[in-house]
Amino acid sequence: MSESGQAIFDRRIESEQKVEPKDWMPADYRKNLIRQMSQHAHSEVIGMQPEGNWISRAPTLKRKMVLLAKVQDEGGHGLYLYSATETLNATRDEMNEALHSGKAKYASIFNYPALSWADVGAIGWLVDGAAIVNQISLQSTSYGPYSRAMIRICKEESFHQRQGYEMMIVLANGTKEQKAMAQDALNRIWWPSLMMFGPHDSDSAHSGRSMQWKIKRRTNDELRQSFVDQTVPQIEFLGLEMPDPEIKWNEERGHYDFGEIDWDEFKRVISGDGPCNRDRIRHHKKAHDDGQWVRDALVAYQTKKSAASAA
Ligand code: FAQ
Repeated sequence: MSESGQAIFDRRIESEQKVEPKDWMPADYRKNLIRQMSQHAHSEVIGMQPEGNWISRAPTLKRKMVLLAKVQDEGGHGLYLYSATETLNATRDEMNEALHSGKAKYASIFNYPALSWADVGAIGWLVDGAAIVNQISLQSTSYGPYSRAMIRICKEESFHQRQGYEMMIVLANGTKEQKAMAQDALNRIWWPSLMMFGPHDSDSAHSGRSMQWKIKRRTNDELRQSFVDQTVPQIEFLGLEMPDPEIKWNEERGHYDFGEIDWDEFKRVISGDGPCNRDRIRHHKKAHDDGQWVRDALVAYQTKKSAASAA
């Protein structure tokens, strides 16, 4: 008797082999992957908006070139991830519809405004920094196309993090006003960055199954702790004040302690009521509608080409 699809799938997961698009997989594994991967793709694309607003106001040509390239990279990450999700039989139209209707989420951090030029530095340093901590672990996720997209994305994300930190070094060592801008950006962006890792493990609806299926490789709280541990020495190096008075080295745990996230704020923001949720979706819908002629032209060209080759 031949082995069942389930048995082959279980063995693949157990032995760290990748699951590929044509392999049999449990319906819930596919559904959970579509949820996480499409939300990840939406985060990359919606995430272009806060920094994108600053491209025309970058203070020098060099900063403008770097920011332009960085924002374009994020759009590219969205495309790799949408393509990887399409291998699971989810269409771009379905994914966009879920984003526009509010059914699909995207990272809560992008519902906060980028108020000053220092925010652009802090986003690169903290938001890309938090994204990398998570994405490094996702390089070994069990679904092949997702894992391969992550390997490529991480390479680009590390450049993003470094350009942001370099901006913060310049500001923190600049005039009194520049240092104050850097501090203000750190204070505002710190907590939303910690929220990027999601609820505590005890409140995380999907972690159990996702860890079992090796879609996720480290839990929300483990990843958040790694981010805090790597970032606190960077704050010290900048000579900035800690954004949380409870940050303190814990000798016994071998980690930094830190304060509690405002979970009410987190819930409000992920359910559509953050400072910029409505603007972000309105902007995305407009860009999508404005691009309709390009999609129409592609279909018209394809139809014409098929008709010509059939004749
Ligand atoms: N924001 O059961 P869990 C980037 C939702 S990329 C919004 O713990 P899970 C690059 C969650 O979806 C950043 N929603 O969920 C860049 C679920 O709701 P659902 C994006 C959140 O999936 C930088 C519910 O709460 N990275 O930044 C958030 O096991 C700069 C229950 O939560 C990824 O997407 C949140 N923060 O763990 C771009 C990485 N947290 O779906 C531009 C891949 C939780 O049932 C500029 N994703 N929720 O309606 C993951 O690793 C996971 O999906 C987590 C959440 C860790 C985000």
